[in-house]
Amino acid sequence: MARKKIALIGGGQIGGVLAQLIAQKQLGDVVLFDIVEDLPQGKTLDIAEASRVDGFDVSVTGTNNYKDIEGADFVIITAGLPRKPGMSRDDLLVTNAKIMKTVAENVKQYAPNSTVLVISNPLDAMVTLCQKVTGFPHNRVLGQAGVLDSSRFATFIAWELGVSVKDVNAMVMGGHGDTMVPIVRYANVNGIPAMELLERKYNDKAKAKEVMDAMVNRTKMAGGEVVKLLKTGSAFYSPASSAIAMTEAILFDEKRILPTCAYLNGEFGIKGYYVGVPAVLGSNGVERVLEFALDGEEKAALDNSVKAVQGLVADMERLGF
Ligand code: A3D
Repeated sequence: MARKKIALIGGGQIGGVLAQLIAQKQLGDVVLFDIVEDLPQGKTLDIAEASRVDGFDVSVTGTNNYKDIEGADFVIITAGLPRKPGMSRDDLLVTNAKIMKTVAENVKQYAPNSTVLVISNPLDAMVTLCQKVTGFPHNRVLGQAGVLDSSRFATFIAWELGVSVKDVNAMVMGGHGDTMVPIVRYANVNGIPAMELLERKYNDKAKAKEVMDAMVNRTKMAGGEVVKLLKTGSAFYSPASSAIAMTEAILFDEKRILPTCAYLNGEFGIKGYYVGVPAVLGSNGVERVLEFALDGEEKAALDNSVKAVQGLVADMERLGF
């Protein structure tokens, strides 16, 4: 079987880590595209020169010419500006929508059969625009946000309970913004409800709730916490790892259930929008959205998050995108 061709559009912080991870895991041949001259060529040369040490044998090349992504099976888009301290993801809308439009036109032209994973912010709006411009079926255009937000939530729970993060399951739904919805009810440690373990730890229900609320808030603000520390950009190691988990699920037809920014057609009472929900990822991209019953509070929080996404999409349309 021929190796897969994976095009990375955007050779900045996330794009560079993606290229390295894909090479190390030998997921396919990498073409890293950026508009900045020499940057993708430099990064990929550096990565390729580690191939002997790391023991990988795939091609990793950089380019400023879209023609080089021709025939790509899988495309990951990180092109666009990241946040600076004090900025919200939504502040990036106009700049990144212009970039996404050009990127998506080229993906449509050169990689018409690809599955496209978007990471650029504001995420839900950028996925929406990417699908609109490419005209690809909704199952082949998806976004990464929930895998990262959920990993952040799980990490905080593991730290708090003093258990291995490998045994923590926690999911965040909704749009990738301050309104995201960590699902506390189903957060668990190897099946044991995280809330119950917290209540036992503190022997106090109110205190346990207070601690969980703090973790939920930290999860919602986790991107900003990193931005504030880095000062020059936003998180890039964890977003890249999260996108790789989704890429592997699709390339290897794993049918993994990952929180995905997916197009909804009535699921969870939402129609016609891209929002973060649990989905089955396999060789057909987003193969299925897994619906489950939300309680009143969760549904209200999800509806509130969807409203924020709808607002962003409406702003984008008003701006002519
Ligand atoms: P950065 O290191 O600035 O890389 C972005 C790259 O895009 C730069 O190398 C630019 O030269 C390039 N670029 C700009 N315009 C174009 C264009 N027209 N065509 C192709 N490339 C272009 O940012 P980053 O890698 O840290 O972040 C990339 C994006 O991901 C930003 O929008 C972030 O906000 C977003 N992000 C999303 C998440 C999610 O979980 C959704 C997490 C972290 C960052």
